[in-house]
Amino acid sequence: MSAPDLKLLLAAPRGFCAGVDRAIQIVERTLEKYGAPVYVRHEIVHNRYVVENLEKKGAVFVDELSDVPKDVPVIFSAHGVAKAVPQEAERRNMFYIDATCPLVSKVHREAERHEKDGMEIVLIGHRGHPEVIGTMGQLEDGRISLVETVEDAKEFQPQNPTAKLAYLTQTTLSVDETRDIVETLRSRFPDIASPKKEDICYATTNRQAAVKQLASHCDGMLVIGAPNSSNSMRLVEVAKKSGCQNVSLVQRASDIPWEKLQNCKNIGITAGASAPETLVEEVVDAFSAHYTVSVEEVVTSEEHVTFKLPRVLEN
Ligand code: 10G
Ligand code: SF4
Repeated sequence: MSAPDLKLLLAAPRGFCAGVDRAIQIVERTLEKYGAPVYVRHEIVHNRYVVENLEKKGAVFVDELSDVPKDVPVIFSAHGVAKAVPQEAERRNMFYIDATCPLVSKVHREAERHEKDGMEIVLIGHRGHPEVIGTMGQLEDGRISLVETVEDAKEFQPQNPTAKLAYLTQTTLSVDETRDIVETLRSRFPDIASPKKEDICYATTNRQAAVKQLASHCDGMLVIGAPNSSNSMRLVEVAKKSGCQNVSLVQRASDIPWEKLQNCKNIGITAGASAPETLVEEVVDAFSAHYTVSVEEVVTSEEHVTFKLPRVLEN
């Protein structure tokens, strides 16, 4: 008996963004140039497969600078760090390389500029996420107010009622939810200043748009990514809100929920910005072992963004 037919619809764009690609290259080049071990503060990006591969090459992942021995290079993750982190590294004479995505650094500079202009800053984001800790840590404690939800936006009270307000956002938020939060803030504070160019980055925006396009045509959807990956979790939510009720986050093929997908004739697949294409291939191969699979890529936009490496790693 031949295997049942299954159509796999691959969202495009999906997977690695330019900031993730650059951050991984930074770790690899640092290992090549300075030799192992190279220390990395926090997971370079939120993906176990990426982290484990780099560990095999000699990277050591730690939570804090105090876990880094003397005289080895240390890299800061793509999510960005509070100002106190490079300051501590300098105080301890450490050799550090910053793999913060340039689009996160852009938000950091905006925070500084608003503070210089005497504005009060609202950050829209998720409490406890490393990017939010890094962005809030660009200024002194208490200078930036965090708003996570529409409810928070309804209740937010400026610290100084006469100061002009500005908002910033985490780069990996849901585009639609953020729009609702911003509208709520704007209805209460019509003069609130917005970023010159959206803080939610091109990669987040494009991956969500691709999922929206796909979701209502799919009996089931898989998002390849990690539970601590903000942008991947947002893809799961967007898929559900866009009309697919059978959506699962999988880290790799061994997580595929076979029972949940057994009645599906077509399955949409996407991958978060930190999930390598190898894992997409692994998932497609796993389906091919159970079904007669046809694969179609559904392209909603093309990406040509690349970022330069830090000067110290240029040849
Ligand atoms: O989506 P988050 O921020 O959790 O990170 P990630 O490592 O899963 O994906 C790459 C995105 C960043 C480095 C944050 S700008
Ligand atoms: Fe940069 Fe966006 Fe990728 Fe974050 S998700 S690393 S901001 S390109």
